[in-house]
Amino acid sequence: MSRIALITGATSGIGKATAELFAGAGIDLILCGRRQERLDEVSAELSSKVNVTTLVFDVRDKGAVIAMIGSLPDDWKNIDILVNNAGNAHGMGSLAEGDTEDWDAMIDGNVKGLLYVSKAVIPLMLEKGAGHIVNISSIAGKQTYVNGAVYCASKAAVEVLSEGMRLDLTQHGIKVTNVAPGAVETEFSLVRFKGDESRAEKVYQGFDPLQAVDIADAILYAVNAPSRVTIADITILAAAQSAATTIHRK
Ligand code: NDP
Ligand code: 8X3
Repeated sequence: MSRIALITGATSGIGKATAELFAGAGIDLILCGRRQERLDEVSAELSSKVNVTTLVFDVRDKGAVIAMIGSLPDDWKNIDILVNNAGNAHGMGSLAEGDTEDWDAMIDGNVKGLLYVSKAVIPLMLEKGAGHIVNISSIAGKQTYVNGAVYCASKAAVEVLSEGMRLDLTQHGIKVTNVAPGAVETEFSLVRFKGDESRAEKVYQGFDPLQAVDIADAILYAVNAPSRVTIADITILAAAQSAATTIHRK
């Protein structure tokens, strides 16, 4: 019987690449995001391989998260894998200069959104006594960097929540994997810098950055590990990257 994965942030970057690799592995997909058109495109691309359904919601909207996941037909509620991937950085600057709306977007999306989605899915996994949650953290959750305090704090929270989930859920047959990527070339920097393409491009110049598929590969590896194995924590850096903001550029 094929497995079912719910992936948040499946419209772009790491989430979309994960959907593509999962489809190649025969895993049915519940694809989530705010951009319906993008979800429709990914769904059209993958539905020749596996069963695909889509849910449009903002992870910050607790009511919508609970209602949309609750509205899934019973067959789709049999979720085996949850990939908590939705998230972004918004802005970059000191705490004195920071925009509180950016802070809200990061804390509400990256931390509370992940919690709301988990709250909606964990009971479904508990009911069947099995499941696997993959939380997408960041090297920024392990190393704080200048002008990134709030984003780093949000990802440090993800690290702690992965540990807390593992403590809660292992006894119920639910695995938890924390994945901490370094610099991945996605729409991440375009979002962080509010559509400033030249600033976003500079983030990935002068070295060979990670690609979304590199992270998706690791996620697929974790969910395909034998039942006796939990891949607890994976950190993936670009080969030219030795720490969060130490990148050896040509
Ligand atoms: P992208 O900007 O390409 O993708 C972000 C995804 O998250 C989109 O699908 C977006 O969908 C979704 N998303 C963002 N905010 C919300 C929200 N409030 N509600 C619902 N969905 C939301 O970036 P990445 O693929 O790089 O980012 C994916 C994850 O990886 C994030 O958690 C990020 O922090 C993490 N990460 C990224 C790194 C990088 O260098 N790129 C490194 C380390 C971690 P939509 O806009 O359609 O809602
Ligand atoms: C995204 C990568 O280290 O630039 O989490 O913040 S980083």
